[in-house]
Amino acid sequence: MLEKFERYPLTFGPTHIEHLPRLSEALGGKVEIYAKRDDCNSGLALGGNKLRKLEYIVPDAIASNADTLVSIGGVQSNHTRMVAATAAKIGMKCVVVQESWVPHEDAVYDRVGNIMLTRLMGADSRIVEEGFDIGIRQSWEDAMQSVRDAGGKPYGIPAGASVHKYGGLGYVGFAEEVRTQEKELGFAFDYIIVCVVTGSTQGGMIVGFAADDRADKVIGIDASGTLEQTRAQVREIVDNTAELVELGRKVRDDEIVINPDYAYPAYGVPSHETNEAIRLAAQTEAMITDPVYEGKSMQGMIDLVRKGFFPEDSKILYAHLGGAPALNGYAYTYRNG
Ligand code: 5PA
Repeated sequence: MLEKFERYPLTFGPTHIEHLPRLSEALGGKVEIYAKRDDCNSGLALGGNKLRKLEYIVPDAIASNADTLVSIGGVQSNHTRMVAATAAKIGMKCVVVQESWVPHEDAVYDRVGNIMLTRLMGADSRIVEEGFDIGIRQSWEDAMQSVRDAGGKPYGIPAGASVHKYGGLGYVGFAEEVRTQEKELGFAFDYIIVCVVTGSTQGGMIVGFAADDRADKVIGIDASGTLEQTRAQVREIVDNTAELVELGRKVRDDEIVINPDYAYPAYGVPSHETNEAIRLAAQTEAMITDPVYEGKSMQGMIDLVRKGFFPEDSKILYAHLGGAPALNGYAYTYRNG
């Protein structure tokens, strides 16, 4: 589906699919859980889902003759870390706006983890006092203007690289990769679990899996807490991406599955159940998930397994999208494990 698009390699290649027998057993042993390790996809600054998206965006950035990548996220954004990494790797400058998306207080929240790595890679990281919003932001427009005012040429990448015209392509590639790996494994996955916030990870997967009519088996676990906005953004990305890759049909609304039950109490704030899920994955499989994104999708998967949502013998693929550096910003929460 992606042959006609240029791709600038930022990742190692196809990501590993790992069986998680101890987690499966701890949840009753009636379903088999696997993880696709997009968290280990690259040598660039600890990797993660954004690099799959950025591989299809970088050729356009280079062709535009820009000299500065400009993007946006929260203080502990993984995405801005990945944009800073990409800029360093391709030899561009980088400006990232870091809004105060998370009502979380920790003495070192704005100095460790993602933001520290972002600064270390030379990005100009600008903290702005604005609340959570996945849409296009004035602060991002202002940052682009500031680059122009200084005589530079900015290339804008929106939050999570999601509403960029090529933002959905990377995760169409994920679906194609899974299909190839299923042939090698000798079975197909019944469900795919994925965290959703700005939408292009799940949106790309939906289009990719619509090609073999199983988009509705991609269960998005919302971590935004703003379901309507996230759903609308996924819809928009799905439509745009389906057209780009010439899927040949419109994706139906019932093929976009987003579960809102685990985003509480707020974006970026883990619940007691999120923390328990993070501990369980760490203690059974040494698989590290974070309190903002993957801990919530882990919580959702665990709860759905316990509730019997998945038929017996289902094979479930948990898409691990990265994000562990943010744990450092929550050091007090996990001080005793
Ligand atoms: C993020 C996003 P989407 O934004 O594509 O829906 O992906 C959600 C997601 N897991 C899932 C991890 C580890 C993520 O980092 N992160 C954002 C960021 O600024 O880091 C875009 C919000």
